[in-house]
Amino acid sequence: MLKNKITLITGASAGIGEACAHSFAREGSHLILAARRQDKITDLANALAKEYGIRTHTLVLDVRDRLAVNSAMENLPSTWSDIDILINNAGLSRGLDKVQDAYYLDWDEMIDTNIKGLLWVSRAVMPGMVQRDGGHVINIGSIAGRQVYSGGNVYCATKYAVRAITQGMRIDLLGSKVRCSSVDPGLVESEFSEVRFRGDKEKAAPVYQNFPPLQPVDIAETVLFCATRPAHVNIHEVLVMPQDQAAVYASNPRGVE
Ligand code: NDP
Ligand code: 8X3
Repeated sequence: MLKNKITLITGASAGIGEACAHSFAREGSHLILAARRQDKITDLANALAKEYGIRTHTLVLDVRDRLAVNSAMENLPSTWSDIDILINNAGLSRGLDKVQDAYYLDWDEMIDTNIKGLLWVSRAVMPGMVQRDGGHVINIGSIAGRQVYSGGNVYCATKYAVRAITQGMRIDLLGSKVRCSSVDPGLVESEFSEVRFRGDKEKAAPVYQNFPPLQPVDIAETVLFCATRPAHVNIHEVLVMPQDQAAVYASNPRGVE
């Protein structure tokens, strides 16, 4: 079903985005891999091309930079310009500070990446989908877009925004054959917590020790499921949680097995 489709994945250099690249490549999709770390996406692109015989294209891109996003999309080689599937995955959290104590630039970074970055990429890619009357936008939301936790304030706000934007996109796309889904994970073991705590591994490691977390591949396979339904089916949203996490504050702390 994905053979010879073109999928653009933002944040493809790690975690969920990298896992999506593996899952989509396995199903025969050609891939545009975007992130800021060139070495990571280049290595991944080469490895997937070799393993699955797909075509790959890399974009060194900071999604916060609207002009760079527009330029990257406008200058795609013609063999890459008709994007079938956009996975808006690039995102991050910074800190767990209370609003009254937080560092302003952390807010800028989260809002600029998780909300505005998703919008810049979508705004650049969606017109082509609408014009071709086909495509699929899949946004990576979060349980944090449904429940707020202590210190989550602005990160949660960005994911609430992703949920609202996804719902809005679906309304805006009515009348076209372009689909729009969101996949909203609970705790996933990735670089996410290390980024949240700015490389402090001692703070990041315990996040994944209370119960077995989701792995990036669990989310990638869910994204793949959304992308491979028949054309008349739109999966609106999927909330995927670790079996031991019922809600942000309700987990079974049995320890990682
Ligand atoms: P990782 O930190 O492992 O990966 C994040 C990815 O986003 C990296 O590839 C990073 O690439 C990219 N990225 C970050 N900022 C930018 C930017 N400005 N421009 C381009 N790319 C960027 O985290 P996850 O894989 O866990 O996170 C992926 C998505 O999943 C995020 O949207 C996150 O909010 C969401 N999520 C994560 C959960 C979790 O528990 N881990 C749970 C629910 C949702 P690079 O640094 O090379 O640019
Ligand atoms: C990431 C999951 O619970 O750490 O969106 O916010 S959580």
